[in-house]
Amino acid sequence: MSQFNFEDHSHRRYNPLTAEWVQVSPHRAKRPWQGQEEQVSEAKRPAYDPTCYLCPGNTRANGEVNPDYTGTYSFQNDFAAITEDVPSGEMAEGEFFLAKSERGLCKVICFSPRHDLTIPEMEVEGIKEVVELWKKEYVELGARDYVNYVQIFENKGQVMGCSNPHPHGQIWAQESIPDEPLKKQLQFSRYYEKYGRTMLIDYLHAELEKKDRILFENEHFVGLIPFWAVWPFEAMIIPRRHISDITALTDAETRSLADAYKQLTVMYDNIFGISFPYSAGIHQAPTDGKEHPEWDMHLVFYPPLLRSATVKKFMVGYEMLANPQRDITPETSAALMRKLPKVHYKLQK
Ligand code: H2U
Repeated sequence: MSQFNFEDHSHRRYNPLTAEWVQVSPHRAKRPWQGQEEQVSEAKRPAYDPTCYLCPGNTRANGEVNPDYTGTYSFQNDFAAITEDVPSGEMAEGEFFLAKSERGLCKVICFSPRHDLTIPEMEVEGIKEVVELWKKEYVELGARDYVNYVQIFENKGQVMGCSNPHPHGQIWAQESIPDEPLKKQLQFSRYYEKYGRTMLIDYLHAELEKKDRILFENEHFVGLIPFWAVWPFEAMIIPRRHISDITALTDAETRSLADAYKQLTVMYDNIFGISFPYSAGIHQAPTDGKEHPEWDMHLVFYPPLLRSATVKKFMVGYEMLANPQRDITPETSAALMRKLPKVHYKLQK
């Protein structure tokens, strides 16, 4: 039998941020481009759509009219999943019936008045305005005494259940710290207690030394595919210095984050020459009034596509029953993405 190596043989990788494992099966993906490479024709959208509920001046489902905004715009979600007017209540019957009321609020944030743009097609200055809005919302929502966590995220593309192509994201602010950030908080705290340093910055330094999974770097941020990535093109954007939450970003760092967001999403769109779907968001310190020196804010991107514009990875079977699994290694995905043109495919001659 040949000697074990990570490029050829089945193995498991550990995610120290969540204490979970991923099964990697690289022998099944020696040639990731074997599958179809069908192009999807994308309808050109107008800059303004009179039927879009996010365009400036249009009426939303609840009858409210959007202002004639020229930059970013946020409003309370008309169909909020978590609301503020919930009476407090609890069920605690032995080991089996635990439930608790949850208060919070949900907002929608429009990235641009232009219906036809997406983040990778926006100017860095415009994306910087989006980051500024994230900061403002994080501060305002987090300041409510009952709000302990503010989840900022973006769902892009129909395949992710996004209801409208107008560039937008969402924010859910709530009483509890939800599971994903809570898992990280636990792991970050353990690491911080043990080493007196933050886990993510140490991890970033280790990745910068290895270089295999780095996608791009700018002055203040690094884009990479994590060692333990589950989705074929999963990625993270990590700050070079310890920053617990986005309010600590300097003006130059805010611009750099906007630049990194653009660089990564241009790469994404260029993989298959389509507007690349994903769910993405920020994980950062809770707003529970406590100090969080263990937290390093970062962005995570979970795109579902596998090997073409239409062939997506399914999280089914073994993944539902046992562990997430991937074929193409994170190193192969990173190498492939690094080779892509830096210019968005729509602007390539
Ligand atoms: P998604 O595209 O990720 O579904 O986000 C759009 C949100 O916009 C969605 O949560 C809200 C939906 O509830 N919405 C409004 O708040 N007002 C409307 O008029 C339509 C949709």
